[in-house]
Parts: sequence; structure tokens; C-alpha cells
Amino acid sequence: MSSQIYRSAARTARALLSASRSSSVPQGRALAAAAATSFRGKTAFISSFYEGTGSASRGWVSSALALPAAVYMLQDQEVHAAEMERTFIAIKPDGVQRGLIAEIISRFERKGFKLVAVKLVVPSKEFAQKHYHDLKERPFFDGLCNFLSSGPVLAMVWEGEGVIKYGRKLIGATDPQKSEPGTIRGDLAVVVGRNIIHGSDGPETAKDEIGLWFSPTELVSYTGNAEKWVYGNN
Ligand code: IDP
Ligand code: MG
Repeated sequence: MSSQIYRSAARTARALLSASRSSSVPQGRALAAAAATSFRGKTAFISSFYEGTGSASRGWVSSALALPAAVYMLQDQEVHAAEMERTFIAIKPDGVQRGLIAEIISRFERKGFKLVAVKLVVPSKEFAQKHYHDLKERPFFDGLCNFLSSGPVLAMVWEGEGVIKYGRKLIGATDPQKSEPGTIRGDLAVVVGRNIIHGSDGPETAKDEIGLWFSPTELVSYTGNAEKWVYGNN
């Protein structure tokens, strides 16, 4: 849905760009007005580019300069909407109890990834077994599920280019004894049984885990303020 909006927005943007290139502001304005009508409720972020002054007429006229920038930003958003992937990240009960929530979130934030869902939950043992179903043959499965369901877990979805693979890099190797310094487990954990964080290990598990922990309405799609500084091609 949101990428549909982005695509529509970018189509509009391209139409506006050709209008502005023909150097006729009134023509651009007419096109924009038509586009705004067709978007109805979803026009807020588009029309805001043109209505900065508060006075409708001044706002539209001053758009002659703002137009190319607006078009650039909208086209940018279309590209990112198409490429962005999401991953499931959870701070396990040991990480929550040790007060590492802010430390861990800040590492993903500072990298440039975007938080699109978050909640603190105590999963049931059955839920933990579903989450770790791949490991049910392993000797530590029961203990692992007991542990995951023993206290609050901070469940999150992070979005960004390459976030699934790079999220795993930020987290570090499963066994903190083997995790590199600089990684979350390398810096903040000591043993495999208390390695403080979970991250999806591939696109399929990311999709399954996001679906297990969150309902679609809990995932928030938005454009981050810094996105145009985090992403870009020269
Ligand atoms: P991952 O969390 O790095 O993806 P997995 O192999 O998927 O690692 O294992 C899931 C979790 O099971 C680990 O994060 C860790 O908490 C636990 N675990 C993995 N291997 C062992 C082990 O050998 N002993 C005890 N717990 C383990
Ligand atoms: Mg795993």
C-alpha cells in the first residue's frame, strides 16, 4: 500500500517536473491540483511541499523554486520504498534485565536503520517454541524456550537497505566468545546461553518472524527525516 502511494507520488512528481520544465507555473499548478484531487486523503505530504507559507496563493507561486527539490525527494522515496527490507530483532530477557535496551537500539539507529515496530512482551513457552521451531531437535531447545519465556522481550522490526544481513553483523556470532569486539554480543555478552539478542538470519525467517510477533497494523511505514542523508547515489 505505501509503496503504491510512493509510486503514485513519484508519477505525480514526474508529471510536475515536466510541467515545471515547460516553465509554466500555472500549468504546473493545475497539474498538481489535479493530482491532489486524485489522491484525496493521502495528499498531506505531497501538498505540504506547496503550502509552506500558509497563504494558498503565495504558497503555490513560491513552489516554482521548491518544485524540483520536491520532485527529487519524491522520486527518492519511490526508490527506497521498493528496496527497503525488514528484519525481526529481539532483545532477550537477559538484555532487557541488564538495562541494555537503549544501548542496543542506539546501535541500529546510529547505523541509519529505521525502527518500524516495537513492543515489550513476555512470550509464552508455546510462543517461544514456535519462534525457535527450527531448533527443536537441539539439546538446548527446552532450556532456550524456557529462558525466552522467562521475562520481558523487546520485540522490534528494523527497516533498511541490507538490514537482514547487516543486522546480523551488528549482532555478532552466536557464541559471544567468538563474536568480534565492536559487535553487540562481542561487546556486551559472555556466553551463548545469555547472548542478549536475536536477529533473523535471512529473508524467509525475517518474513516469518515478523509475521509471528507482529500483526500488520503494528508495522509503521513512514519516511525518516534523515533518510535523504542516509541514502543517495552520486
Ligand atoms: P542465532 O541466535 O545467532 O541465530 P541460533 O543457532 O539460531 O543462533 O540459536 C538460537 C539461540 O539458541 C542462540 O541465540 C542461543 O541463545 C541459543 N543457542 C545456540 N546454540 C547454543 C548452544 O550450543 N548452547 C546453548 N544455547 C545455544
Ligand atoms: Mg537463529
